[in-house]
Amino acid sequence: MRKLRVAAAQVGGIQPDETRTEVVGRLLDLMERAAGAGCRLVVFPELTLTTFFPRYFLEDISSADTYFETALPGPETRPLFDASRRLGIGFHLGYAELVREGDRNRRFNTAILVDGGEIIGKYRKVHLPGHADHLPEAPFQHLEKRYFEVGDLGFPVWKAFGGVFGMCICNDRRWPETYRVLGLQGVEMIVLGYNTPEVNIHHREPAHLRMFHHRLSLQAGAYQNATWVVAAAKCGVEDGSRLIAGSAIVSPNGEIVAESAGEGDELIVADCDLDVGTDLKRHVFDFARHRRTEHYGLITERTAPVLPD
Ligand code: CDT
Repeated sequence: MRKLRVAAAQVGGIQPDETRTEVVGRLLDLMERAAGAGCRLVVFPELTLTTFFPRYFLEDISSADTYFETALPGPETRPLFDASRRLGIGFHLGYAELVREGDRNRRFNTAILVDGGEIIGKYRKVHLPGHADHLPEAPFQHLEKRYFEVGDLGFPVWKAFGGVFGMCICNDRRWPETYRVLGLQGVEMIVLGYNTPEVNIHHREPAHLRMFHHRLSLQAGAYQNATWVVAAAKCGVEDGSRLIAGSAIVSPNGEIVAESAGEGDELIVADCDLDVGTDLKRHVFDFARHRRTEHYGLITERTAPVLPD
């Protein structure tokens, strides 16, 4: 038994006029509660530090740079790192990353894994949803393809917290490739954050299916790769737009063992035995014995379907 007590820290809506210091204050409160509950790790959402700004169209993308971090820790975010060290709790945090490379600015939708106040892992979102150009007819925008580059770090794993950890971000959770690439590195816990608008402007799905697809993705990914999945929402109403809640901790059997109840700041906690997936990995999902890579070539050769003649 390798027990790890983990929290998903759901964060309610962040309004455009909320300062970083105010947001960090809310996160510190959640982190302190998680540490008080004996958690070794707390998972915060995607783009935790600001409102979900890809809903706004700005002609010049550099006008959105106020939503980005050029350094972590920075002056306003340092208290999170100090608290991690002081309280002996690690954290996962999603944020908008601005990197200066030569004379070029690069922007990513990024998440970090922190332990002992130090960054031990970084992931940049690969599956960017939405669009790059203004859609004047849409009720709001989803401009991740405008503001961010596709992540360039792949899907690494890290030995941390007594197990093997991977990260992904929001839309990544809907793609089986995300989990399988992590599964092929022996992942035991995948941590992720999300901002999922209750309305998908490209594809109208009833509200109940929005939550069903969210859970289905987490549960299938967890089971088929025999891994824990810890997912934290930024949710509730932000500047008039609603984001779904449903933060969840899912076991390697695909069962939801903890789930949020409301749409505000909320902590959910579970005792996760990192050995729960070991038996599944030895039998049903013994990749070495059962995978048939000679039949999987299309997965990397082809991006979109090609229909038969
Ligand atoms: N943030 C993010 O990735 N959200 C997407 C919804 C996109 S709707 C155009 C998600 O998969 O939840």
